Amino acid sequence: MKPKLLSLLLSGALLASCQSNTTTETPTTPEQPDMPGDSTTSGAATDTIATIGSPKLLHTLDDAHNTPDGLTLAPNGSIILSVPNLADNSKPAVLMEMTDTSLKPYLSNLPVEPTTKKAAPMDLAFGPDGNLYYAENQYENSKDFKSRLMRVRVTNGKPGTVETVVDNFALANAVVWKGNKIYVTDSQWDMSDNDKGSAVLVFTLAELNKGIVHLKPKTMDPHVLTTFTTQVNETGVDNGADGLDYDSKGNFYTGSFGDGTFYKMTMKPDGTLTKKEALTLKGKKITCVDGLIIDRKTDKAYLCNSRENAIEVVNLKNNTVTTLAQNGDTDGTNGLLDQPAEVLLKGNRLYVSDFDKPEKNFVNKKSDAPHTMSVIEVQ
Ligand SMILES: [Ca+2]
Ligand SMILES: [Ca+2]
Ligand SMILES: [Ca+2]
Repeated sequence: MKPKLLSLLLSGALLASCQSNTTTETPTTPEQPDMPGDSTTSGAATDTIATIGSPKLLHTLDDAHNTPDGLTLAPNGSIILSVPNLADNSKPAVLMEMTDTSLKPYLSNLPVEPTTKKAAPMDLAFGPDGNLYYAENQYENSKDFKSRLMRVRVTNGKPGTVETVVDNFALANAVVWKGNKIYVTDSQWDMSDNDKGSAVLVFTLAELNKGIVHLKPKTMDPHVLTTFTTQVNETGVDNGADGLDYDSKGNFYTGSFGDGTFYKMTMKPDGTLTKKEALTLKGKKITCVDGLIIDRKTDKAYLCNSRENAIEVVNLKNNTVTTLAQNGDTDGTNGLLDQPAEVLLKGNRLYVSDFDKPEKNFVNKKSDAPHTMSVIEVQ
């Protein structure tokens, strides 16, 4: 079957499932399926966007868990999911424990930031000490550098006390442990002369064990590994460095949420930076990078193109881009992508959080139930 015909059939099926008053004549726009980011129409977006791949529904969450985000593999093989509830933060943020067949609370009553009165867990990762670390996005609540890096003390697999280990981030977002160092993106690390700034910061475990690290906002704080500047486009979003991971050679990659630039940070064996570069990718132009994970067996990066409801794959050996999955505006029914924000690869399964909290000119038009986790089989 020709891909175009398949996409038309699928989009027709989508329309049929989304509308109660379906007609026999399905409206189509057949000649422009490849550039969903250029589509500024609302409502009828579904039929202008190629449907690629076949994400499946993994879990449906209730309204008390309306914005799933960070994912990390736990030592026992389950997955810890952060639910910051940014779409409706009248519901408290929580951490959940997920398997292919179950989804249950892991940790509730997360400590709120004293001034915003909210907890806002984003990406998370277990450290070499066995404790769980999560980044906070307080930026939605306050632009005044209120975000933190938090540590959940874990004993015999059970979460206990939660404590602040670093404060004064603007928008702490992704976290990755490599050896005894934790790398953190701050998507809004502005400088006094640059309000479009973002950064990757790095901390050693030994340092985090000495007491709370207080960052110095709007400076080249000694923990800043490198900085970035967002080229603000028609979305109006100036969030920069977002997802973060490293390849088989220990080089780090991040991408800009606001403009889609994909960055490589070449590292020396001691973990210091040799070079930062914006990669020139071949194939589709990526317009937005949210969460990402690198399969270090293949050196392929799986990244969430939040703006275009797509999961892109960057082959880091030749910098080519392919699209693993993509669909038009949807409420997430049946596991269709509903603004994917974070991915986790476990075996051949790619787990996807559907964040579903759109910005201007995103394919996703509205936060809506069902709140969903998707899964995609990866060859
Ligand atoms: Ca900014
Ligand atoms: Ca939804
Ligand atoms: Ca939606």
